[in-house]
Amino acid sequence: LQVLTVATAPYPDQRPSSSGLRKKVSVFQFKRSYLHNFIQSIFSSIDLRDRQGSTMVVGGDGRFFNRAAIEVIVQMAAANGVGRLIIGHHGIMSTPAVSCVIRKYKAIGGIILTASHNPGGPDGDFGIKFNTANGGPASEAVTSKIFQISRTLEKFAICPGLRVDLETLGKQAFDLENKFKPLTVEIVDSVESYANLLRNIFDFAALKDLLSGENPIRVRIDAMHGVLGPYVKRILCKELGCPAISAINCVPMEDFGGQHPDPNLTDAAELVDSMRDGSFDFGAAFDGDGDRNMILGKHGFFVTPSDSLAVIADNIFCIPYFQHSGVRGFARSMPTSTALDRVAKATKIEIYETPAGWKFFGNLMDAGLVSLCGEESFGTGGDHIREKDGLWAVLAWLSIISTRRRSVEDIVKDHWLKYGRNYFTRYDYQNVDLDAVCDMMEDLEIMIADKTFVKQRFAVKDKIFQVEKADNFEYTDPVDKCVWLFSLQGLRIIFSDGSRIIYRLSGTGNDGATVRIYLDSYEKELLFEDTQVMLSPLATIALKISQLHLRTGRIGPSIIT
Ligand code: VG1
Ligand code: CO
Repeated sequence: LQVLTVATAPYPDQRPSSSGLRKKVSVFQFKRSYLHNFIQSIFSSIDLRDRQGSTMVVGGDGRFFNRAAIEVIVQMAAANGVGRLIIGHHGIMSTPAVSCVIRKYKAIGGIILTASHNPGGPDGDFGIKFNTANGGPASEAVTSKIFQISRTLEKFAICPGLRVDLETLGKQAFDLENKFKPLTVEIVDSVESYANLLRNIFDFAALKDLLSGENPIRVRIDAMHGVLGPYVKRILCKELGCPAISAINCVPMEDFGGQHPDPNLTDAAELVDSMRDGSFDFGAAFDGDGDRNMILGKHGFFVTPSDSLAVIADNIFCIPYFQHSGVRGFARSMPTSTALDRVAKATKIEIYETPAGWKFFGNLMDAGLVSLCGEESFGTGGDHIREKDGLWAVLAWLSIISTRRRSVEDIVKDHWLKYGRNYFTRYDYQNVDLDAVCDMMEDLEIMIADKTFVKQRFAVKDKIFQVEKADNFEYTDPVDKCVWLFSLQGLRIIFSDGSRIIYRLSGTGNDGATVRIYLDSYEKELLFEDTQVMLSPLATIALKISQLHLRTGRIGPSIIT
């Protein structure tokens, strides 16, 4: 097969964000060589010596353009010296499965075709993530190298005649012009590799008993037409015995059935509705690429992701993996509520606070500092891989239920009784004017940096909040001592009672800018109140000092989670 070098012109906008490069499908599909440029930038970021003959993993969440992109990636990997490609059957692999497979085959990295929870289809979004040898998202250092290369790229290498068969499991070999060794492509059943991993983490016999033994609990799992459908069917239904009615929307679709594959109370309304009448004891939903999860109890009792993380931490020894490996430390992203901190304190386990995005956890896990981590954005995971893991979170919860023989709601309420409760909510303002919100962030930063801001009091009705600390969150990686400070990390206002307001710009949105306001407030006594009611004074302050509504012309958030 012929290897060609093709001339191209660079694009200025290929900077990977919190989680890869995300654009409208049409950008990848119709802008000349847009995909090729970015893929070449990824390959060029890897030292030639490491790349020659290396193993790489490729898979995607099955959204529109997944297959077309994989064909190009295979042709370019061949031309760039990669020796062996491991690809998911039909080109599909969940993000956690890619992480698992990279580690299993000792690959130097993997390319994941996904825009996660963003909508798909011809008018939706497409995205490309690059993970490195540890199985986790590339570090900031690597993604900025990729971006730098993309800005001056003049040519890419490709084997245009190479056609790979994604439907047949097993090995294929391709002879390339002027190359000593053929390229081997292996189409793998990633569901099996991933199921194997889970079998070594959880007690499948106990879970099987819980789900299909005597007196089983009834579960409802919504794959939202994302990548996890086949994993849910194989692992939960076939292996653990859940009835077919337990698994809904389990056929992956290119446009996710026209919905947002985003596990939250708004987008997973079908699941929430089906749980309301009490016919199911446990519910869960996942995002397009299967790394996010939402946990619900009977009647749709909602477990805030921050609480889910804290509950798993407090019950961590219900999971056999941690009984064997021990627990080294916990980590949460900065905007995630401080519920986890209370568990860490009580159990005397170290805790780390990182910027949003999973890549920062990887370093900590590689250094053996952290075993469990999570984010308020419906991400939870352990150090078995280097990505958040939706199905793992479900099995973690089922393990807790199986050990404690309590309902989801009781487990969460027990937790609040033991530790107090962090009321938490996030307001998202999507597709707002970028200039307006940049001005807002700048003004806020100036305001909170002023010496007089600390100790300032804000009163709403009978609630008084006094500022104790305010800053632009800065993170020093405890392993490599790198300092990460940029406005995307978030502006924090912390009050004397521990309540927090955080302002942050999203790195994964697509239309205009997205502002996120995170509200977190701790209560020792009032444990069973409504979250929005409890947080309304804090929300009033957050909106007042930022003047967000005035600046954006909005009257409320696009979505509240
Ligand atoms: C969001 C979340 C962040 C998460 C990231 C990727 O980023 O806030 O916590 O890690 O998405 O998730 P941002 O910059 O838009 O706030 V996923 O499921 O897209 O891989
Ligand atoms: Co995702």
